[in-house]
Amino acid sequence: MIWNETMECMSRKDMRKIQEIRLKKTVERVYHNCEPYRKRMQEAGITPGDIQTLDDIVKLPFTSKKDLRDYYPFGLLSVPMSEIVRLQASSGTTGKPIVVGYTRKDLSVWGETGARCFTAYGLGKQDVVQVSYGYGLFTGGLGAHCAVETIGGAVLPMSSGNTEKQIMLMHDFGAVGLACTPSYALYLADAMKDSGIPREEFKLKIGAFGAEPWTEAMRVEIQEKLGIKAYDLYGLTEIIGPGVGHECEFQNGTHLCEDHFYPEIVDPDTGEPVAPGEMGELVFSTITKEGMPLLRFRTRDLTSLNYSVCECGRTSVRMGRILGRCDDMLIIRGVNVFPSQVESVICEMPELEPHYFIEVDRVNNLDTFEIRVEVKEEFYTDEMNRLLDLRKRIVHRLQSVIGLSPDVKLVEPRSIERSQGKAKRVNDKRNFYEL
Ligand code: DLL
Repeated sequence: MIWNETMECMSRKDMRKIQEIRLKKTVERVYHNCEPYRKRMQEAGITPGDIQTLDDIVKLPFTSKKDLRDYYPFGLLSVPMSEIVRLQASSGTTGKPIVVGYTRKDLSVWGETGARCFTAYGLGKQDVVQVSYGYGLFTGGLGAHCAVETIGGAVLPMSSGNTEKQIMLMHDFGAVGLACTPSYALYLADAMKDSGIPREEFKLKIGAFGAEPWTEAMRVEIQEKLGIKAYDLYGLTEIIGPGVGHECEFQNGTHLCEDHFYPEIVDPDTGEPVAPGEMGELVFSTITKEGMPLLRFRTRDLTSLNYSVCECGRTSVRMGRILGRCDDMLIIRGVNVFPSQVESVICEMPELEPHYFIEVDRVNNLDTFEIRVEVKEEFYTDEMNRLLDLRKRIVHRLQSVIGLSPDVKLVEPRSIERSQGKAKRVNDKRNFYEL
């Protein structure tokens, strides 16, 4: 099933025409309404008139997460606050989050692109869809929610956690679709088995999985364990949230909603466009957004693009699996975590040395997150209570900065291995990115 056949199956030539018109309009919009963009363009010696064709896009400066941080919270809005009807946020590299503002029209674009995703998965009006992405500042819950409402399905807004209840309602309400992170899907699969309810009593058929990297091997495991078809759902807060791209029934690449989000692939070191089909860093320009349009936003996600027509009939470009990131962002239980956030918390506590080690693993399909940190000589004590109190304070502080409570292990001074060169402070044992 195709939600918007005109847009999803349009000839490449017509798509480029539409993208060109929309890009030019967006460049005008940010130039006139957003001071930082105008300054950037002036520094680059260009005006909106210099962007006449899609190929001219390379003249535009890039935008990065750092820009969102520098202009925190509202400096990159292109409309007055009175036009904004929703704010969402995700982790930044420091304690401050990345903030995104949506106008009413932006929310309807989000609904439209989300509807394309959930329709492509085979879900429709008749289906109950359980949304088990977190609701709140994170775009997962509300994004998937709005997608299901747009296709007319019955949305079950579970949010994350409370696994027993998730299983009970999935069963009792006859959920056909499930939207959550792939790792939570595997966790739910085990919990369903433990619940003792026979698989035949569940109606579940389709999963919309994303927000974190996953592999083909994980897809096979989810499909086998849950007895469903597992589809990729891609997105990022800065661009809109979930709904930037989706797989179709052929599960052969993630179709991008490129009439709204224009993609490029560039060399992550030089920023130059790579040859067609080559791997590189994915860059998006939002070409219909009003609230906070972003031009040439560097996602740091590594992938490639395939412009051939898909067996499903869609002509929209397909993105390969995300093969890695070209920064050090970790995604733990669906939450974006930067080692720099952990470091900033450690450095602000006088009892701690700036020596730490982060270890991430996956046990029983759930991410584990351990931080070992050295306590200063003068604070290192045999008094259990004092150490326990210190540990509690660190966990509390980390929880408020990154939104996760890691397992913090306090270790003796000088017990963490020092490096001769570039410090290695992270060991991610989950190994997603098998090339
Ligand atoms: O994770 C939005 C989302 C919610 C997407 C629910 C899909 C489903 P952020 O928290 O800003 O937004 O994280 C964005 O997550 O740059 C990728 O590195 C990673 N990511 C998101 N979807 C996928 C996916 C949401 N399907 C960052 N496969 C992105 C691999 C993904 N990585």
